[in-house]
Amino acid sequence: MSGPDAAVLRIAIITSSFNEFITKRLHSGAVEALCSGGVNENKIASIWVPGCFEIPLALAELADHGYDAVVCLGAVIRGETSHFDFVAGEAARGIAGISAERRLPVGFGVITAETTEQAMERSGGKRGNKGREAALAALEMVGVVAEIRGKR
Ligand code: INI
Repeated sequence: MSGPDAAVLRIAIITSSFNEFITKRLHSGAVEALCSGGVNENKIASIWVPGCFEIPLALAELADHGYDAVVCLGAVIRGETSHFDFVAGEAARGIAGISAERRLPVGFGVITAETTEQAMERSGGKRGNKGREAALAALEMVGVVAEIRGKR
């Protein structure tokens, strides 16, 4: 991260408990990435919500609490239900909208997968860990936003 010192940052991680066997892996990946990036572990707050649909509300609440960035994590697995499309779509739309409206750096680590196997691959398997990637993106955006604001 360029710009602000990572050790002073306050970061929140919102994680969906639905498909917890996957989301715990995303959460670990995010915490590890933040700590390797210089964030102090005791400045990371972890908030758990029931499902991805509930992430936007928690994010909107956190936007008022002085966090420098938030990492949003969840796993939506298609399975047999069309519920998938509503949950995944609303989570993505809600998160993107709040991030832009509140000018808050947010890492998007909500996996959408056809199968459990695909979700495993993306949460620390052969396709990496999307929690880690989302955390790194959030940290990078803290630097980008600071740079833009510094240039004003
Ligand atoms: N929530 C998820 O996080 N992932 C899913 O795959 C999922 N599916 O498939 O249903 C899911 N549903 C729960 C939803 O997010 C809400 O918690 C629920 O509808 C209560 O509001």
